[in-house]
Amino acid sequence: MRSLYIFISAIVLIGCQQEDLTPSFLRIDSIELSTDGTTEGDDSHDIVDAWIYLDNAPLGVHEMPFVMPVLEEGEHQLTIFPGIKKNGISASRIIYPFYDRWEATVNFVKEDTLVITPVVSYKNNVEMALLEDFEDAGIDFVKYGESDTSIQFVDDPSIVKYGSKCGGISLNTEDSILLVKTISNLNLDRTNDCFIELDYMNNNTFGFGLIAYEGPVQLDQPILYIWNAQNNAEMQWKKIYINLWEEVSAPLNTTSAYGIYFLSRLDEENSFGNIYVDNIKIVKYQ
Ligand SMILES: [Ca+2]
Ligand SMILES: [Ca+2]
Repeated sequence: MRSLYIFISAIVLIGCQQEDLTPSFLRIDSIELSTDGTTEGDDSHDIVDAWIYLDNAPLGVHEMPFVMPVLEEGEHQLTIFPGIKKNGISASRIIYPFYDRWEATVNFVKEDTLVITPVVSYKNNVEMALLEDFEDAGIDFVKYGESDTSIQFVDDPSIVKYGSKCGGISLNTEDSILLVKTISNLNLDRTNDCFIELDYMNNNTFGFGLIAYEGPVQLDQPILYIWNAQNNAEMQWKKIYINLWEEVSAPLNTTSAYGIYFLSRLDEENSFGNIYVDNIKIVKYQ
């Protein structure tokens, strides 16, 4: 009888314990990128999401800016992975594999909002197989095939956003086709991830692809077309991260010598077309 009494008391006691559901809050407006300008180029980025882990447990993917409740207080290990839109597609959100995580011990206080601005950088074992920011004397792209124009330097401050120059492509009814490719071969690894990053502004469709050099044969594989040309008066710089690995690792490739090409043709409804590019990075593991 006595043991039953203790048992019942224990149940009542547990039932009476109210969990304190007063949350703390976490607010992140943006994640910033820090780069080594010489080896990694400009710090432009389009980090849109924070993938959040608290004491290694996932707390979801949050598009910035956001404020979220956290049912914890006191010191905890907060880990944040920077997230991007893969291939520019809103429905295709990933942790960018080449940016490092942000990690810190933080202190949550109930009803208080912890505001952080994580600064991340490229991982130590990452390198740029190509870095063209149009700041030095040469341009790493040359025209080929039927192209009747090329990428030129643009230094108009009303156009340039990153550094003092960008690349510009002008199309008109006379010179209506652009086809340019990287001057030197890129040594890419078929077994590991690889992305191209690109800042661009365009009022004409353009696309790009991967070249695989199989001995004397140049195999062009289209990757992506940027169809949503912008209105000339309202053009804005955008950034895109494109995964190249699918093309690099295509079964027909037996090479490690690759290139990138850009192509464009004057859109039918246009009498001129302008495409501006900057910070062209081909990012891979060392
Ligand atoms: Ca530049
Ligand atoms: Ca250059």
